Amino acid sequence: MKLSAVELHRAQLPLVAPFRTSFGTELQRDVLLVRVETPDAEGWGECVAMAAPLYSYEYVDAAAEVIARFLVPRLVAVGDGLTAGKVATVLEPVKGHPMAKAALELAILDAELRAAGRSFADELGAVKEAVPSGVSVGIMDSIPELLDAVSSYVDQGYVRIKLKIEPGWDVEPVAAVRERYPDIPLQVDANTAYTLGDARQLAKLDPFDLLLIEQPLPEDDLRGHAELAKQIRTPVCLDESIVSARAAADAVALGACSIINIKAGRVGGYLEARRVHDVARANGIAVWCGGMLETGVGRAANVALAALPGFTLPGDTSASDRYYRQDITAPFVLENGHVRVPTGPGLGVDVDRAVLREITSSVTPLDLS
Ligand code: SMG
Ligand code: MG
Repeated sequence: MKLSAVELHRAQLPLVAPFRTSFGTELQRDVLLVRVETPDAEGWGECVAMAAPLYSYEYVDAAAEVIARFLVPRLVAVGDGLTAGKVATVLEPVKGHPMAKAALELAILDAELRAAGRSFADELGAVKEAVPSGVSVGIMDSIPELLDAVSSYVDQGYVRIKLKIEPGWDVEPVAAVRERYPDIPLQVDANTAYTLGDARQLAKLDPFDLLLIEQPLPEDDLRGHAELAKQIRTPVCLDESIVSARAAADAVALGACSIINIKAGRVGGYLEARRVHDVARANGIAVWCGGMLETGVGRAANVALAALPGFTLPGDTSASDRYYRQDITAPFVLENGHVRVPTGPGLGVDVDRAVLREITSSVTPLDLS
């Protein structure tokens, strides 16, 4: 399969409400989409890097640059023999930039599967027709404001609530939500905001019967997480630390986590994400699908991934209207707390070019010569 065209689409998509985390307020998605053409089909991929390097070191401008300057030329050099399965190996000499690599691999996989008439879900090994939907709730200015947001999500049918926490916004919001909803599956995400010295504070979350605490400590502190896991009762889940299937195996061997959040962008693509799932499953570690505020393109892929058998916990795979008033694909909707896994060829969703055009800031065709 030869690449006949590659375009980078940049678009600005405002969130329906501000989403605050321990690392900042992200008012709108600075969307980067990769569109590829092959002789048989087109394909789309979404890059989940944020506008600024605050979740991880990647950011959108750098991703666009590395794709155009270093990644696409390597894929073009492969010529007719290119397949989605080869992308990660061909790009391996370029260090880092997993989100940029994942976007390209996804676009090529989408094109390949569309040409073959196969769905992304079937290709990955999905075993469910719909996946349970959790929702991630940002840090708020007050507890009443948080309770309003949570109750609106509960009323919509979300089956699991995740609260963003940081020092100064942890025990009190968790206690308030737990008091209002004694039985709802509840978890927290600290996005690396604590240190091992905070273990006693984090142990105060023990009475609230949380499903897990996600990434309390810095990304490179696996030993700290292993130590923390001995000092608190809430199961430790890793997000930022799990950058590959090998990192997952290391974390599990060290006892740094008992649950893993899988995000394809963070590990360099959906094929590596499946390997993380496989490693976890072989070790009896539960996984769930994380989210990066994706448009319908990335959401379609996430929902298919979340339908693999090892995804035994609800993911941050919310409905499109939790994020955007108008998505660039047909919206994913909540049905009984679940979103449906697309079944059509490739990602199974189509980009609405008219909607995309309205929010597009630039389209850059790459020179493939
Ligand atoms: O896509 O629903 C979503 C967001 C889920 O909380 C979420 N993601 O660390 O897990 C995480 C964050 C990272 C992105 S925040 C901009
Ligand atoms: Mg997280």
